[in-house]
Amino acid sequence: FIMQGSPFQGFEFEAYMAMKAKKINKMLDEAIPLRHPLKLNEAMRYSLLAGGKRVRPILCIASCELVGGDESLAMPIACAIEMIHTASLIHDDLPCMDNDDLRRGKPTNHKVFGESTAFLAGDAFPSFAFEHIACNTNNVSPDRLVRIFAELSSVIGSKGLVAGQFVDIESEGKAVSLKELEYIHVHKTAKLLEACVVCGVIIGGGNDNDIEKVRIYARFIGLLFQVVDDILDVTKSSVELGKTAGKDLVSNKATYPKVMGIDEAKNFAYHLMNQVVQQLACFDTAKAAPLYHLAYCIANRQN
Ligand code: GRG
Repeated sequence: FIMQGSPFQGFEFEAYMAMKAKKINKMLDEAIPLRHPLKLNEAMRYSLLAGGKRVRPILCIASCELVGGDESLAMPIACAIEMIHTASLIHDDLPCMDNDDLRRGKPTNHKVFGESTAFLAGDAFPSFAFEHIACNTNNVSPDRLVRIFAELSSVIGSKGLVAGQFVDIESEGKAVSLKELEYIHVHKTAKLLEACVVCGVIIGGGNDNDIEKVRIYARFIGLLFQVVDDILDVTKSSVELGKTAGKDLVSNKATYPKVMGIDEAKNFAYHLMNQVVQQLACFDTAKAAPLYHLAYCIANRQN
């Protein structure tokens, strides 16, 4: 995707990301002290502070700023969302799920603390996240807070993350249609991204039209994230293995290139990026720049 001629050109995106991530990391560090029971809190801190990109909390803060809200207003929600994301990663890595040994370049939670502790650390995060928002948000109308709680809770459970993970696991080894594939990605990835921007706009004081625009934006970047991931899996493994068949073709998981072919998958990614630009067109260009660049980064990443 070429940036030339884009109204969002010239924005110092890397500096913006680094500055926001630093503040988020500090707030996350302070949010979970090493209290009793020590091992449980150590396990929670281990995964929470393991150095993720912080895309979700930054999306939340950028959306709050998009509609004129201050960063500090969105910070508790941004941190809460990163806690929920972390919980889903801990559970996803467990032996009964993906059974992974490494996450964010470090041994997975259950490898370090044992399976039962990892389970419980993951269990503790979502409720802690809601408590964190409730106890750290001041001077916001109850109406807006209730909308945020409704939005966030609905994307976690059996209508969101859990549903996506369930269908993904059930579909392993089976032929998966494009519709089913989209269901999995929308629920596992896009819905939480959607909650980030919607909650950011609500806390920032945005109106229903703003909420609708960012909601659609997030659906597109969620799908974009997954399509690009799948394309990279094919191209990366082609280079690594020195042959045309990629990793996804030997694993039994559904991917976009497998379902629609690599060229069509690339066209789809291009179409999604165009849709993103359209959703941001009605906002102030300077304020929308971080959201544009986040999408651009997702579309252009190389690993
Ligand atoms: C306990 C809330 C909860 C849910 C349980 C296990 C499960 C249900 C859901 C799994 C969902 C899952 C693993 C989705 C994948 C999401 C995804 C795209 C992860 C990678 O995100 P990045 O690249 O990672 O932002 P970093 O490490 O940078 O944060």
